[in-house]
Amino acid sequence: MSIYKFPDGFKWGSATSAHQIEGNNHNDWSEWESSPERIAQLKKEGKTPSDFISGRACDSYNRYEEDFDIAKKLNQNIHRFSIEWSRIEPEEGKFDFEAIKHYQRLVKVLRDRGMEPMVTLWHFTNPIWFAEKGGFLNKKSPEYFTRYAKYVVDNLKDEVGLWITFNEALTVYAGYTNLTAIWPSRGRGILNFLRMRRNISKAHVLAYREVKKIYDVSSNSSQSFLTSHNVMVGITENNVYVPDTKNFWTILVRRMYKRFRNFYFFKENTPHYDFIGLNYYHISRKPFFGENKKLVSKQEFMKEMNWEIYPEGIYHVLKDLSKFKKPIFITENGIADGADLQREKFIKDHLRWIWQAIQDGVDVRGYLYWSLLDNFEWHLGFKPRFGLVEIDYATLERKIRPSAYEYAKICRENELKVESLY
Ligand code: IFM
Repeated sequence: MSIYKFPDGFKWGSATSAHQIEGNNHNDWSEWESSPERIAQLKKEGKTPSDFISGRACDSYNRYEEDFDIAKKLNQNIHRFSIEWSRIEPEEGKFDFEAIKHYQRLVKVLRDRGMEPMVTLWHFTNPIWFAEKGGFLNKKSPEYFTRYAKYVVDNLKDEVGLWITFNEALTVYAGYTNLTAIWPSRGRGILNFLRMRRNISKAHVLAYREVKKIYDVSSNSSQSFLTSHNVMVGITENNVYVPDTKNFWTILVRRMYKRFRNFYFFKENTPHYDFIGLNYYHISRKPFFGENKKLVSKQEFMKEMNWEIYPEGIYHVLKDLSKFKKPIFITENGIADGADLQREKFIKDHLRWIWQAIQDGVDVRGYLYWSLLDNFEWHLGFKPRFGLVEIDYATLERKIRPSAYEYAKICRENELKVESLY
């Protein structure tokens, strides 16, 4: 038996996002998913359109207490969720106080159950009015986003100390909306892709400064334990592992790709984030990196997503990111596995490598499994099942999967125990 002990105070939890679980959102994605063009496309591909419309999703907007009871039962002490901008600011400049009250209640329910809230301000969806202005292609988008961010933080500042501005915006989102345009797009092409990345980076920096100011002011006037010094504002990016090769040209391409994809934001904006949120899922074995057959043997596949699983990759990605000298939270790592045959091993294998990275000096503060619940997986609909908890979409019944209990033991003990696999 091998025991891998995690540092004291290490955070254990899971993550979700608003549009994927709440249900009945009205935003640019909900418009797109039920548009005649999208429905026609799905029918042409022989798919059932309702499987690709988020609809009531997991109905977590109403059932969040039940969901957080489950997370507590699974010994989690942190939970990441996102706020739906279109609920907070359904019309330009008009903020819905009822909507913010909902999220205040949600944060309280988490705190009452001993879980620290980690709040994402933006996770792929936009209010209709914002999308109609071009979304993040609009050069005023940093101001629009920051106005919304300030409103949210102002109203939750006493209870939330971990903020994420954007989720995977510069990689997955900018790519899917501008390059492949398989997501709701406001303009295709490389120039739009670059413009969007620039605007989102600016939006982050502006919001970062404003959020910190809110805590500077409030720490002089309120009793809250949260101040601009202990509140952390970060950004979450998706990094893939690109394996080593021995060929000069592929090493060069690989370096450029990593710089452009994995490091772009972190390098440019070092003073403007307090932590890095890392979402890691798989290895990327594109032909232009060289086939790498000899260097990295083929691993298992995550069939529901067609991703190649490579747990050791998280170690290398963490080591790479550690050069930015900021604390790192694993804000997502998980497997779509409805049958629950691979999940326990997936989690344990990745934790083993995260532990190794910590031993080798990387400042990792927590691990949040994606996802607490099965949910709406964007253009892939409801089929991929990432949840620790299975959702029956007909009855909305929640059922904890066996692997979730295995993860719960790790969360409780703050250590991973494995029969000598390694
Ligand atoms: O479901 C998504 C999530 O919204 C962002 N990160 C990757 C997950 C799995 O694809």
